[in-house]
Amino acid sequence: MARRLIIVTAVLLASAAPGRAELVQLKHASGNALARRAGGTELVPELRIWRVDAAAVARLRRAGVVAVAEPERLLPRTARSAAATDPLVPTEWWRAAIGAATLDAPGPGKPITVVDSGLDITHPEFAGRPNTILMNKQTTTADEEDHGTEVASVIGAPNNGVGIVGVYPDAVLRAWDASPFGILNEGAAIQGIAEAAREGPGVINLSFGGEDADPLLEDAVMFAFRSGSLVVAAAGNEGLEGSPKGYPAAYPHVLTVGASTQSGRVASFSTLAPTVDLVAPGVGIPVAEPLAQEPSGYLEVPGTSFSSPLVAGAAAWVWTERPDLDNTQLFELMRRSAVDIGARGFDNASGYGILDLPNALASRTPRSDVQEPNEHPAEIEPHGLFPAGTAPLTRPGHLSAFLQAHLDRSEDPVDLYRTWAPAHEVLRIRALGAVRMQLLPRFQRTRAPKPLAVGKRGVVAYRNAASHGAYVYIELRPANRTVEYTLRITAARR
Ligand SMILES: [Ca+2]
Ligand SMILES: [Ca+2]
Ligand SMILES: [Ca+2]
Repeated sequence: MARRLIIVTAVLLASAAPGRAELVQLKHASGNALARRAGGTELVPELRIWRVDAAAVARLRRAGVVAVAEPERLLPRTARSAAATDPLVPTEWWRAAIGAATLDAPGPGKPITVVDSGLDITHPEFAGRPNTILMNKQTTTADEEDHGTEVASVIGAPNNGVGIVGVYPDAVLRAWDASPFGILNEGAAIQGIAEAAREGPGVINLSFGGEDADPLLEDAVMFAFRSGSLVVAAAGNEGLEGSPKGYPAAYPHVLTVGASTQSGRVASFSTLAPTVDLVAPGVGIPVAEPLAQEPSGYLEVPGTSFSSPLVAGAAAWVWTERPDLDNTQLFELMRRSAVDIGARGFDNASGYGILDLPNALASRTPRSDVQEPNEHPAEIEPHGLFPAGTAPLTRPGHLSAFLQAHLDRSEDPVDLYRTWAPAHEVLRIRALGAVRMQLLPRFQRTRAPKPLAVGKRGVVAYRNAASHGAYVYIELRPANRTVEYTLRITAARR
């Protein structure tokens, strides 16, 4: 534990440490030229505030242009959580299992939206909790409506002297009640996912699922991903019933979470699937319970429903500490920083392993992926699923391009790009990486259109013999479980 703490502390300090700089306010804008010559950076032109290397400040003072100069300080972060001390914390075994026990969670940051059955805001954990945003009317009276309060408490129960403490106690917590009639309702869930996405990048927790695929639910999830949010979902609890495919967990670009036990194994009920990305504690999890259902206000519960919010809360914590990550990077980071268990490397039970917060806070920033989601024409064409579609890689007048991206058999199975094939020229695309590549016509009348050209040894070449240039699709699929690749596109007379 001590070692982990040191690693994380080092990262936080490194990211926050400025050079030895002073903040300087000039008397008049006429001093700007001097400040610039001194290597200064203009911060607020209206107020004539500059950042200047401390060694250069004396020179400015001698020139008589300095009104105020002060060493630049690190501002203390506000609302840092103290160590979790609420009475039920000793029962929260997951705290040590994910490395959270010895860390201080940040103050409010990236929001987490819980799309679930509603939040009991009269509960002692939530009554008066700051940064708790009710996105619609919350009802928690029906039998099935305890779930939303349970899930939300795993994320954000505050360190307030009662009950439990969530993984990110000061989180900005948004609650969307998707059970207007007492039971989780698909239309309401879709609406909640879209509402959350519209608010801007954040984490969205979906601790629900069903065996029937729903293209509209999939569209809502893709809308959220394109909007920059991270969607986290419970893998399902059907591991002992043959692990039928469950949605939204099985959709690409969804961070899917299975359940682990106190002994560091995958829980027997946790659904097995190639789309499982990681596991987190999901047995004997203390949660807040609506008072109407449980007078004590607390229960211990099992299920991937509670593993998912641990990951969602941890992801929002990491994102708050590392705000430069985009959602594709956060996605990779959360699963690749997990601690491997079971079969070596990725497996269908645990994905990449058990959630590990210190690792996620400290590990190397993964390369960003581009233009996701881009599995289907509707996701990349303007006026398809998204008004702007995705930008073509090449276009008339800009006939060459270079791109780095990745593919993943479960989470990112196809990359589809538009590119311009000029008339009477040869479009040549070279891919480096274990990918299968083909060129497809843009307008596809069948589900399996005849390719214009198929990649051989990493190269596709296609001569557009028509009298007009046209957009065509480059389609890439991974030849291995997960692939990094580069594309180089050129067009020439021959
Ligand atoms: Ca509490
Ligand atoms: Ca990709
Ligand atoms: Ca893709």
